Amino acid sequence: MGDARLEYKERLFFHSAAKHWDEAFPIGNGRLGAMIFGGPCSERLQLNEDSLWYGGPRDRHNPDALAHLPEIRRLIFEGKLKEAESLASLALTAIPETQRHYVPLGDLFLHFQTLDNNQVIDYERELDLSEAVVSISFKAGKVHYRRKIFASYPDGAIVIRLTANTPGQISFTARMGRERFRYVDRIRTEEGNSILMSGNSGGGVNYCGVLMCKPEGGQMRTIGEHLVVTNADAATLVISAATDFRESDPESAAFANAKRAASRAYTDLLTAHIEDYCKLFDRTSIRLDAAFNAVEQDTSKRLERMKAGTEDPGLQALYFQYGRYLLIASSRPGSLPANLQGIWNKDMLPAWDSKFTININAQMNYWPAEICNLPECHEPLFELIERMIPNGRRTAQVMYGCGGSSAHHNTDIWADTAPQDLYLPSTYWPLGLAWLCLHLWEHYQFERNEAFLNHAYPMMKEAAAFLVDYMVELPSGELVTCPSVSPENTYRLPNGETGVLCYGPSMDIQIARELFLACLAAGEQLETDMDFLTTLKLTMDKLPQPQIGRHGQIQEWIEDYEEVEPGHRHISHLFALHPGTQITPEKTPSLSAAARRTLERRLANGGGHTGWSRAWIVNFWARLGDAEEAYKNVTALLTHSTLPNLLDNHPPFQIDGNFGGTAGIAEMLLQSHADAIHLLPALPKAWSNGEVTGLRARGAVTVDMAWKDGQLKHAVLKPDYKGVYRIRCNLPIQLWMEGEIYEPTQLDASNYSFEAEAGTAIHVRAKPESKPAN
Ligand code: FUC
Repeated sequence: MGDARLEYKERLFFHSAAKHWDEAFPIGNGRLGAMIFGGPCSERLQLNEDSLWYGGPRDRHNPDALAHLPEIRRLIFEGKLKEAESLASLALTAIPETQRHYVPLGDLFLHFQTLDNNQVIDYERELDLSEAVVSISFKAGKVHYRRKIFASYPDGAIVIRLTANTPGQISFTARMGRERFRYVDRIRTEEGNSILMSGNSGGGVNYCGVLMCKPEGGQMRTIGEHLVVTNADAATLVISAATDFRESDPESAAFANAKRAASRAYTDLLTAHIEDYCKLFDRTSIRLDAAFNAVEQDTSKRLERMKAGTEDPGLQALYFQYGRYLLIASSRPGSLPANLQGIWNKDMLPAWDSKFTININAQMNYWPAEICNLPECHEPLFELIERMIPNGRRTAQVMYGCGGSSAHHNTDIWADTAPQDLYLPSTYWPLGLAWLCLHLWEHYQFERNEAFLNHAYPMMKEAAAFLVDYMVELPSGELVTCPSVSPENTYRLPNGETGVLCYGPSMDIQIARELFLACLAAGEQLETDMDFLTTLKLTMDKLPQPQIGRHGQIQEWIEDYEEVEPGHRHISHLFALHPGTQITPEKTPSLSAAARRTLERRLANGGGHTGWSRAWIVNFWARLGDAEEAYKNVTALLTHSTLPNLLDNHPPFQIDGNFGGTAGIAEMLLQSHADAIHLLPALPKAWSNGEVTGLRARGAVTVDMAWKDGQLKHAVLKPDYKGVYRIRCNLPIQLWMEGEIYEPTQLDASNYSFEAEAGTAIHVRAKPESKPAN
């Protein structure tokens, strides 16, 4: 099959420096991040280190929770919502009520005093996704200046290379600061080539950021807190940082690391970075209709043009790859997971603390990880889950008198599991860990690594064990969570009373069922824990079934309450459609029709107004197989909720929409959640011609596909393991293995099954039309 490698560069591109943060380019190695502004005369790199958070760990559990739990439950069941909510806000709210927040490391400022903005011509600034390198290039007089900046995972550092085509032209001063210069404890220079900026973050971590400079030719000295370089031919600058979240002595760790990196030749640093990055990035490529791909236009102009109604599938393909780029840049083994802003946060008190919101946002960050072939980027989330388990055990016990482990709708660097905020629509929701644990199962399904499952299953089990204990029995015999909320929507009782606290919201039941099914499958695979699995089966039999409400919609709550905000951004009750697997057009057609109705109502009432909400909607339509609706929402994500640097705009910037959007585009091309590998399940007209390589399907299968005029032309499936696979396609197909036609078992009009050896390439082609008889 052809390769979707492109003749043009996949890049973000501007003809001017960033005036605002929203135009700057993000780079990152999972742990260290920078936003690069690219000013020709004064450069700014806004810096982050993923473990630099304000404050330390605490036990915030409200000691009065358990004693008041029965009363809160009674009030909810009696429909006395206001009373229940006021008691819950006293007894369940954590003390203090908020978790910790993520803060910036600071800024690096480079000032090129010999350059004058008025002389700068031919300015170009690009972020090349194929190498994860930012390049800035401009001329001033006869001199052509170039800057290359990247964040290296193997060298644990950010590297800046300054060059000019004429010797002796590199002169600048360098300085570091934090929230300009307010939040710094100590700055000093060292060994004539370095600046060290260090301090303590609110009684939490001790941190240190280091800049080390290696000029070629010219002079270097330190004056005050500045590094001063004059008349150099070129210079390599290295930024390193550490906190005592990981290092006992962050100063010496950051300094030693900067030294190590600076001792290497620049070209070696660059080569190691590109090799490392390409190992991940190059696994997947995409080409969507070529119409505007080759146009060398400012990225923000392309976006503007799309806003004005011009289609640009190439920009959507770029957006897809940008999501993969951002995940590699913000989540690598050893780093913390991507938070609400990935790793790129400029504020000392960021929106929603730039932490991990786990009633949708952190999960959405990881939707592209498996299908887009970046399974190792998923690991930081698993590591956080692992740290949450013991904290969550205490939450389960102290607050609810339950076994197992539980978390609410947020967590932070310390894996805090107690409730967050005193915000009724979201705070009292103990399902966060249960949802997160489904990511462990997802990873296993895509990779089929049994050692991983052995490690993951006990965590999944603890989340499930909490739910078994936490649920209460209704007079009907059904088991439901209580208290809980349907994140983050409000309902109205027939008596007119409105509230959020409830029992058995649909999302909880759907998460519980999905987790129980995952535990059952995992336990059976590992042949373990039969008693517990039996308990799960019995509990699962008592879960309420999804209901269709009076508007033909999936009911959001256990009763068909009126929604106060029918266009609410959360569409929690469609969890079973996506990322869950219980609603599918094939197996549950009437629930699928109700899910469609749910989306239509949400959208008709102004839904999808935040980036992540829009991105989720793309995934929902893709799962319903509605290509045109999915496409409309991909377009809306770009035109309504995307900043000039293509970062997602909640507003403000929040990265989940990027990741959800990338995952949504992937789900339009390939699905594998419903027992078959479904090729091109939601291909819109605008992408009639295209190609994708290296997507992943559950069962550990790599999938390449090319299509033309809206029809699959050729696909190649490569399973990692020997086994029986099912494939689903909307046109008659023929399989080829090792040059021979292979007759699959046709299960029905669109499903086929076949057996394959590990690593064999199975070619799928549209069946040639049978010739008309003479
Ligand atoms: C949830 C959402 C908000 C926002 C916040 C970080 O609470 O309802 O829209 O994304 O998380």
